[in-house]
Amino acid sequence: MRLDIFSVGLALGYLLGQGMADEVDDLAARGLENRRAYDAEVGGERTCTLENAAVRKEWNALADNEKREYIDAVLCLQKLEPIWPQTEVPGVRSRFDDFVALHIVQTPTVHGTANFLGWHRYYMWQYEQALRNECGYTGYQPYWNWATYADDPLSNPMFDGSDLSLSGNGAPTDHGDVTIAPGLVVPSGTGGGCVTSGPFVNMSVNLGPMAPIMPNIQPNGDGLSHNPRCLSRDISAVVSQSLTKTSDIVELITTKEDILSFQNYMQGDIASGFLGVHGGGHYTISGDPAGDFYVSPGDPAFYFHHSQIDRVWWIWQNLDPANRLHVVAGGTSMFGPSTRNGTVDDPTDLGYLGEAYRLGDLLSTTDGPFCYIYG
Ligand SMILES: *[C@@H]1O[C@H](CO)[C@@H](O)[C@H](O)[C@H]1NC(C)=O
Ligand SMILES: *[C@@H]1O[C@H](CO)[C@@H](O)[C@H](O)[C@H]1NC(C)=O
Ligand SMILES: [Cu+2]
Repeated sequence: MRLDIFSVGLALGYLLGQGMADEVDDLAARGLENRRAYDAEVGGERTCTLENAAVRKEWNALADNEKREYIDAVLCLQKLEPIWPQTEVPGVRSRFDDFVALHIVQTPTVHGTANFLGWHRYYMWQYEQALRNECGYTGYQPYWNWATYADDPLSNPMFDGSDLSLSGNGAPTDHGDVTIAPGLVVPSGTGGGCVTSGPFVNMSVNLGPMAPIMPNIQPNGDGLSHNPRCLSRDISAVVSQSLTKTSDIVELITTKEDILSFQNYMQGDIASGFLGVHGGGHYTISGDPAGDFYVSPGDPAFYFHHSQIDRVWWIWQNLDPANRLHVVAGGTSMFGPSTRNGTVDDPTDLGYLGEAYRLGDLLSTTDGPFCYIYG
């Protein structure tokens, strides 16, 4: 593999920040090189380039003061007034909750669908914008490389419960096995109760549950009424060991050639008991609301998981931009066969949280509203 100076710089930055680069980082560097060649070939005037784009980093590559600033911005978002009227969503109490509400409402039309990746890219970007524009954060949304600590996710400093973590595991509770879907049960982890330390120890989860998987958590109607409770987690090494190792990510990126195979393998097939890296990250955290398909963004760790989902897609796109940068495939509803397939011309509507963009304008991280890459 040939490495240019930029990739070497990225890899070096990663090495310094994290101790080691993995095979996915190598694919990311190769993708960037491809992408640079592709952009040059396409030509034209670009305002956003690979050189001036913002760089989203792995959480553990951030300096302590950068972590502090990020955490403070999330706590700030949790204190700002919502823009979504309570006449429509009675449970919203903050700008943070606006994002949870949107995910609850739109879940059936943005998962297992043609817009799954593009919608989440746009949604995550609006969250990052809110942190920056409304809470003074000067960095970008960090990602969680699941693989680095897939053997033992609780050893990730991100979940060590310190002031510079995203809080840790939930308190040990005597709950049973966790039923993700009928016939898909994972053994109880060592937590399950409220998180006991770290920045989000006092956080109020206001919306949901809607589709809880923990035996000790009950659903609450449409999930939109006010139901304040603690943030709980049941971090699972069983899930990360089986689904989010480096080899799992590499297989996804290197063996799926078309967008439909890629996104299907990424999201797994619950009916056959395979969760893919997408379900893998969600159910590694588990608990309430992280394990709830609808309410999962109510755990601040959601945005780290979905940044990594977005990064894996970005890497896959960059490895063959000509064929992968402008394509979507799949239906328009998570339930049953779709009455129609999605297209690049479909509007991607975030309601109160952002203007509608054509799906086709949300497929490149350096076009449309976006200007970022992953480092
Ligand atoms: C949580 O609340 C307790 C009691 O009010 C307070 O002492 C503590 O500092 C708070 N912790 C955080 C991280 O906000
Ligand atoms: C959606 O696309 C798939 C694959 O191209 C095709 O088999 C299917 O018939 C399409 N569904 C509809 C409703 O058009
Ligand atoms: Cu989602």
